[in-house]
Amino acid sequence: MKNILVVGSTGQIGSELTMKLRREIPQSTVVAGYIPGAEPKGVLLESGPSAIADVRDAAGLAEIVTRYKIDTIYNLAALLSAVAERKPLLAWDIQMNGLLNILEIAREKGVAVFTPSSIGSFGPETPHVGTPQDTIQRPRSMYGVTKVATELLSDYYFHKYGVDTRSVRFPGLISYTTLPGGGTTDYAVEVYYSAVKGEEFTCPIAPGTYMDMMYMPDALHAAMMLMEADPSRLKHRNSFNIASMSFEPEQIFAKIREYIPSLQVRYEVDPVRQAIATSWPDSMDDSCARAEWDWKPTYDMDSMTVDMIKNLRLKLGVQ
Ligand code: AKB
Repeated sequence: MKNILVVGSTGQIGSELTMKLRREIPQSTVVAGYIPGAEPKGVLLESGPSAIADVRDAAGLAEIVTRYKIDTIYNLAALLSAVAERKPLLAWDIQMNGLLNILEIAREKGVAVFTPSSIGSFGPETPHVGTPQDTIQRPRSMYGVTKVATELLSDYYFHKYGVDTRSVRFPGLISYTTLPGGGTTDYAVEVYYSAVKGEEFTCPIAPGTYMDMMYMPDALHAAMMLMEADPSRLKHRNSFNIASMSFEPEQIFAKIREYIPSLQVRYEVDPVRQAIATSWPDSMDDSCARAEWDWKPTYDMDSMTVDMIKNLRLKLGVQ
């Protein structure tokens, strides 16, 4: 029996994670936490309880945790990297003050907490190829600053108070259900929409820019798997490198053209996103996650592309 709160349940990760938790842990109560203006709809609303869960409202969060006897929080509230550069104070408020509220409630009520980190937690001085688990992390974006601080604060609460905090460093996540909205890696989602709709795609990231990417089912599996992992095997907690594929724009366009040869692309590089992308790893080494909790991805670029195109055609009603 588990009682889970997903904070940010209507976002790119949350909308799919909430449904997967409800499906795969049927004896659980999974509360879809949301902020006003981003209410759950359709099956997300109908398949279980939902509640306003603004990370900046500590009293409101504590009330939900008490009401539903929550034992696990997936804390997915965050502004992505490009938006966080435009709104750094809001990013800090959500990602840091919000996290502190969650960790304090977790400390008082014995709740386990998953708060994702990201490839964004690395910076220009980080080794870019085969980025080690434990290495230099000096990001220059506000998103990256909050991600490193998230890792440190989550580890602090584990070591000082014994709060069961765990985390992975997500690569760019590719999915067909909910659009990401404001990340540096969003191009790798948006190009599929353009390809399926038969529209020219304008790419904000320069050719030759490698970044780690992952298909959403693998990312969801990683989050759930880590929260179920045997704690005695975990030498790390916040946060684990996880990886499945690394590519640059031309490679993903070539892969999509194997199935949709008419894809047209032009480049209009966005300096803000490009600077962030250039500072991030090309490919992470995820051997610690493999050794400590048996992490292993399922999808590669080809199987992801087949699945994305099939599902987007259904979703958008085009052939
Ligand atoms: C972003 O691009 O901001 C995110 C991330 C890699 O954390 N998708």
